[in-house]
Amino acid sequence: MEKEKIIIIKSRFLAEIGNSRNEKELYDIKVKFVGRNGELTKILKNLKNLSAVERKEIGPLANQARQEIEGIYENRKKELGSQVDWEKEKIDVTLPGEKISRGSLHPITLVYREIEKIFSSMGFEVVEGPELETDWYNFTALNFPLDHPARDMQDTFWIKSPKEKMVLRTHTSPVQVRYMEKRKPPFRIIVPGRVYRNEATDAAHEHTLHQFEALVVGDDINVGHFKYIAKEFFSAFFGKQINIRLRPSFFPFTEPSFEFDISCTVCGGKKCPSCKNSGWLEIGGAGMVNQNVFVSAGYPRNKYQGFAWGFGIERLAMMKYKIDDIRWFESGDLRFIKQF
Ligand code: FA5
Repeated sequence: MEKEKIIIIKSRFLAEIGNSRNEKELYDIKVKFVGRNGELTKILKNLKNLSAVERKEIGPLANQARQEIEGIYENRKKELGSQVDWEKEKIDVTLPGEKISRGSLHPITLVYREIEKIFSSMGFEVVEGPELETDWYNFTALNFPLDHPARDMQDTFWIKSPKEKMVLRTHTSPVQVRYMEKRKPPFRIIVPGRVYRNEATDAAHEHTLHQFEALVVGDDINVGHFKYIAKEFFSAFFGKQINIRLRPSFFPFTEPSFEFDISCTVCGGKKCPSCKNSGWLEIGGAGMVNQNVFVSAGYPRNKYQGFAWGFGIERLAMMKYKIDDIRWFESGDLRFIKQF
């Protein structure tokens, strides 16, 4: 009698558990059979009322059935746990997708690329140099005598170093000598790069900025070549005819030296508020390479001639995109960056 009951309990348990859909249902079924008042528990509790012979037969059967039920319960629990709840996972394909916001290039990168494109089309090589520079390349090799007041023109950040005096380069000009040490003329290069100045910032001045150097050297390069290349470049960059004006100036590494201006990109030279009614916009410094610089690079004196120029990329970007304050560039402000 008890033996048949155990067999029936087992098969009913199996049938019910097979239909369970979640852990709550599963647990209730378990309690129904092996809980404190469960059907199998009752048989186990009743063992003491059976004869010794029956107890010997039914006892192990009931205990084995209990173990089997526990085992089946655990397996089913795992099974249900790994099942996907399709109600919860339902995807509404009619919902609009989430918009992925795309980044954009920084205006300095845009200007870099434009400069490199125009100069590459004129046969120039693009060259780079280190931002942490020796005193020699940044100043001495460029004909700044030691302790000469001309060094004050480019107030800078000095770095303590055990061997040589090191400096965060103040301009891209040191790459002139670095390049010439390795190459012989004729050549034409541009050097875009980041430079540093120890200065109080304002709408027109930054401590971290970008410059762009050009250097053309050969047997008979003259100021006329400079004016032609500058005119070609600025006309291509601004997409309109640009004129160049030179004014006398001083740099230790050029002789003669000049500041150069371009005709106002807004009024074309007719005078307007953008050019402070002068018709011209200041761009940067330039000149014919000083023979002392050629000598620093290991060239013989008076064998070659060349021109060099350098100007601030931020200033150029400000003109192109009509940006009113140089401090926007390094601000990391997304409202600014996202406009490009
Ligand atoms: C120089 O740095 C020279 N190396 C340029 C040069 C190269 C002359 C080759 C001759 C031959 P200067 O210190 O004037 O020169 O700087 C050149 C340009 O860098 C400036 O016209 C300006 O556009 C930019 N610039 C310099 N300092 C700052 C600053 N603190 N913030 C923003 N732009 C600056």
